[in-house]
Amino acid sequence: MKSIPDHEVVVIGAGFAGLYMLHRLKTAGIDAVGFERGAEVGGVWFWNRYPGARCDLESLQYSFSFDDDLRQDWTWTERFSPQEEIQRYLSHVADRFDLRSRISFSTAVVEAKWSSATNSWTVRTDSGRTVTAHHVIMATGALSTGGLPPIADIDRFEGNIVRTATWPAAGIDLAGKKVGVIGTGSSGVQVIPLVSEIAQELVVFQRTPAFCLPAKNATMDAGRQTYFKDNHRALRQEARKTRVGMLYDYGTRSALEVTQKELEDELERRWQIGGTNFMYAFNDSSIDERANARVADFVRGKIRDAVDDPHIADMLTPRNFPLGAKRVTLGTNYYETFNRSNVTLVDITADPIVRLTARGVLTQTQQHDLDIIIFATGFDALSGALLAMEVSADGKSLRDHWAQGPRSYLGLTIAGFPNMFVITGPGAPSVLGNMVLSIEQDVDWIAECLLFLRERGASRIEASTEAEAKWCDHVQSLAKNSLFTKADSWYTGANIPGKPRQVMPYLGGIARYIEECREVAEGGYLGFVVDEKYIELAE
Ligand code: NA7
Repeated sequence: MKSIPDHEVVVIGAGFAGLYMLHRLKTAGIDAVGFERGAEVGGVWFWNRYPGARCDLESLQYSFSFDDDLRQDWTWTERFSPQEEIQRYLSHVADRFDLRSRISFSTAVVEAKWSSATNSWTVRTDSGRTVTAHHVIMATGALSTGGLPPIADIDRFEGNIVRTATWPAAGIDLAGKKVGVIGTGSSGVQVIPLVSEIAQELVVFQRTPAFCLPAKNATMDAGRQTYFKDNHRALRQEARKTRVGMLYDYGTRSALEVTQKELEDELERRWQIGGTNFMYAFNDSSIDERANARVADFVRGKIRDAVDDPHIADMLTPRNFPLGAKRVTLGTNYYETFNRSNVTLVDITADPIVRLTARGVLTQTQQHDLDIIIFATGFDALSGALLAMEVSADGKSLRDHWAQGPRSYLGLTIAGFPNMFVITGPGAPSVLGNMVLSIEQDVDWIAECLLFLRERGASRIEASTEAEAKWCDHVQSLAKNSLFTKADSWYTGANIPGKPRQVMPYLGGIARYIEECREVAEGGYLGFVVDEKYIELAE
């Protein structure tokens, strides 16, 4: 028997994605409520408030474009905004568009169950509350789920343990303390220099050295901000036509065609400007291993220059994987930090951590006494947040459907899970580009889809098994010979023991992805079953 659900839509998560989704639905006159695990809006920016947390994309581009007045009124103060400013921005967005009243905060969704008998989702929260809705939209984030890594005897440690990803709001007093940091990815690279300035001693436990580019963060250039405000629509349109959704200075030459001097001059120029624009100096370094190696060698030279002790420089130098195959990090004085007399680097690949003890970290060769251990060990990326909930449809669980790795159609929908959408899910470009631009694209696509259903009087849409299979093949064929397969990274699930290995994001680039999504929608939702009717895929 079909009953009337409580709401048309439930949106799970209130970060960039959930907030814009709720706003878009509101303006479309679609009734929606939101659930958010955090006590405030912000998602990843609410939780990751460790010292040094900041965006590694330029804030003028890593921000919403959907509202002209918001764009004009909001002023960013730094080139790469700190967490606190992004959090304030999202809080402003929630207030400005009156979104808070629709969101239940401090409420985690633990289960979402679709029933074809009632044609609705039942969403259960950790407080035991349930609501029903026609549609569920997962705005649960790509880097939002994770815990402590499986290191033995973590609970034996008598000092303080803290994760960068759940840093306490009240902060932590590091002054005069012996502090250990485990992990040297983006978060570790940001937190380590700041901890070294406060702590009495800092011991960095490094499993894999990171490629770290200089952020060269600075106070916002007023002229550039004005330029972005004056031209924001055109600039965002232009960004949508790029591979990563960012306006970079995309080099058009091959790194293999230039002389060593030309290569170094161009890379040096970009190194001095700072930021990830460095990665786009040549048109083939992200696809050709030899081209990549030339650029990577330049960065290795920079590490040698920055670090006084050649042995430590050597330990900090990434080898064995291409530049960018693990996410490049942006830092401020990261390598220089290892010149400080209160900083020790421990290579835990050579000298693995055996376990924690009451007093600190025991590696195979040494006990390191510590007061505080900071875990900057990352996330169960892309699929983790969805699998952390019990998601099922007519008794079939998402965990089973994804047992061999995440499957989706367009990264937006999943076969067998009707009326469910994922914003920037696995199979979409997501983390490989400007997330805010991708979020706006996905949210707009989902909202248009819901309006299409409403216009048709249709109540159910579902990706077909055939369309999902074709999309997964497409995603994997793009990934197959890519440089991403040549590293153990969270892009491939390699950071989580037991997680199936596959390159999860779509590598065709944002411009092409937007086109693919547009064609599907304009064709009347090709590859979907709308109510009982299958819309043939285009050849
Ligand atoms: P990342 O980039 O996944 O980095 C995690 C780091 O922690 C990385 O150096 C890992 O080494 C290390 N790690 C993970 N597990 C362990 C264990 N068990 N023992 C020792 N070291 C470990 O996470 P971040 O939070 O830094 O950044 C994630 C994204 O958030 C970032 O890209 C931005 O987009 C924002 P590994 O390399 O796996 O050997």
